[in-house]
Amino acid sequence: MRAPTHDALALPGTGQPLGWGRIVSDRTCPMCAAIRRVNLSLIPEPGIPMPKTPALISALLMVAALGPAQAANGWDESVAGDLSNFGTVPTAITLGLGANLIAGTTGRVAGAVDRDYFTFTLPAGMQLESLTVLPGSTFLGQSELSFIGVQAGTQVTVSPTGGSAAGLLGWWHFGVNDVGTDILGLIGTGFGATGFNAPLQAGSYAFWVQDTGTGTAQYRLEFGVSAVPEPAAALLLLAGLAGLACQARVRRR
Ligand SMILES: [Ca+2]
Repeated sequence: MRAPTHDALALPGTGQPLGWGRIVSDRTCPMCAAIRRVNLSLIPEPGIPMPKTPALISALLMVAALGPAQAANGWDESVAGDLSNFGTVPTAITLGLGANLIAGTTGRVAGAVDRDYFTFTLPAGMQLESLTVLPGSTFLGQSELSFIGVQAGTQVTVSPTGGSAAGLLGWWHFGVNDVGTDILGLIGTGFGATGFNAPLQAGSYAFWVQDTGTGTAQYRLEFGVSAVPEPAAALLLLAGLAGLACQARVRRR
């Protein structure tokens, strides 16, 4: 992170000064692949007007979208406690934009299976883009596979011992070969479930994780949430950023 400095912003494509911004980070320009300093705020400067042009607005929105990811939400059982064992009363969690860690343990101890159920709601404009199995996950039994399922809504009403996936949106068995892999699309292909194509759109979802092997399995899952791009707005924003980045490049030469 670069120490905050100030730099002039120019109207993309024209060089017309717009104002002054506080520069807080380096980002990669998507147009020219160079590292560019970007501004996250504009500060009015005497003598330099700040017209509310579409270019300025789009540029600001774009750099804001490229800003630092929000603090992780999610759930870590080692910190927050055991997730619910009951699908009809899953633990409610919050996911934010970016990477959300959900970590816990499952398995069979003294004959009892520790199942983990949690639910979250993605507001309009957000989508679950990925679900990645992180290093540190361990698996039990001969198959060395754990189970993950998802049902639409705020509950898992499908029986964990019923032997049918009917009612689930999707499910998957994940194991050591999935570490480092995004399995969201695979979950959408689980046999007998409704099925879905990633990403999962805004709405409420209830997830269910379990390993019925004897012992304790650790799971570490990264839920990747992104903003749903609006085609017209995305083009406008990209144009704004490209203008900013290229003006900055020219200025430094
Ligand atoms: Ca647990």
